[in-house]
Amino acid sequence: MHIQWFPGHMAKAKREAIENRNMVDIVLELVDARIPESSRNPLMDEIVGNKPRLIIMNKSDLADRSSTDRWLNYFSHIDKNQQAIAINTFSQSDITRTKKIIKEMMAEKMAVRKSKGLKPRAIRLMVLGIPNVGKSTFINQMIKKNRAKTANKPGVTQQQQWLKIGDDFELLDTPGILWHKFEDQAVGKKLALTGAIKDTLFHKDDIALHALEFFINHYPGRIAETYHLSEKMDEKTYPELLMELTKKLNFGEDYERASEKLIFDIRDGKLGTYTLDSVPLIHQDSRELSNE
Ligand SMILES: Nc1nc2c(ncn2[C@@H]2O[C@H](COP(=O)(O)OP(=O)(O)OP(=O)(O)O)[C@@H](O)[C@H]2O)c(=O)[nH]1
Ligand SMILES: [Mg+2]
Repeated sequence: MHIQWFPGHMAKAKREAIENRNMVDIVLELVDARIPESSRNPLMDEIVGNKPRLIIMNKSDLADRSSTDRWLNYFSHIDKNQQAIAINTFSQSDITRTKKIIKEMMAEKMAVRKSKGLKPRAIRLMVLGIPNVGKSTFINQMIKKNRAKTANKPGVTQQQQWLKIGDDFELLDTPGILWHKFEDQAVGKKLALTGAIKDTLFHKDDIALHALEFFINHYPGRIAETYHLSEKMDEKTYPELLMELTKKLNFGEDYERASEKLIFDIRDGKLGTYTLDSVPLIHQDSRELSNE
């Protein structure tokens, strides 16, 4: 099954984001810390242009901490004009840290205004990212008010909206944007597993099998521990494992129900923290070289 999701409201959101970029000081690109690469929209460079950009690795409470550190290093290495930070939107100290970085990024521009005798003004921020990455929640936390609608499903925000509280920041909430085609279907599967794709657009068992494979290869023991499955997992195929899980959950033959449970448990962090994307090796090497 081919996963794909680029409805009209996303194409419109992309156009509007390009129209708005001249109005904003900094683009905040929210990515999912569990899939720092797969959740980066390849259209983003076209949308953001030369605007200063802060990459915010959100939901870092659900991600593998050591991977997050490596990804932060990677992001700061690939482009000197962009900064990166990892946050859990619900942590007040992370929000404070984010505001501090944004103010630092704006310090020079604000100093120029001051030297010209202009009054300080609010910093204008456009928040962009894939669906369900936490854009609206992040904005609510920044302004300390529940003004933007949020929910744990993709496609909640359908129209852009400016939100402002206090004198410091004005934030533009935007609908989550994906792209026309996932060149690599593994990207589509990771987006589906983490909740960026509407649940009706993929087969749950497909994604569950992918998840089983990933966890067994990268975090051995977690599936067996969480669901009390037999230790001899390497001797079984992934479909056999899915059936074993279905039985263990007392779902009879209903492997689709078991698939759904596995997906939701993984999304909720019940199998622990995890990062599905690994840092590209070529960049690790060049970082080592540049550190010498
Ligand atoms: N664990 C965790 N959950 C988060 C975090 N930030 C947001 N969420 C949750 O992610 C879900 C989606 O949040 P939204 O703010 O609606 O996401 P959005 O990016 O605005 O989504 P669209 O409007 O559909 O594009 C909600 O259930 C939030 O509670 C975070 O840092 N950690
Ligand atoms: Mg939203």
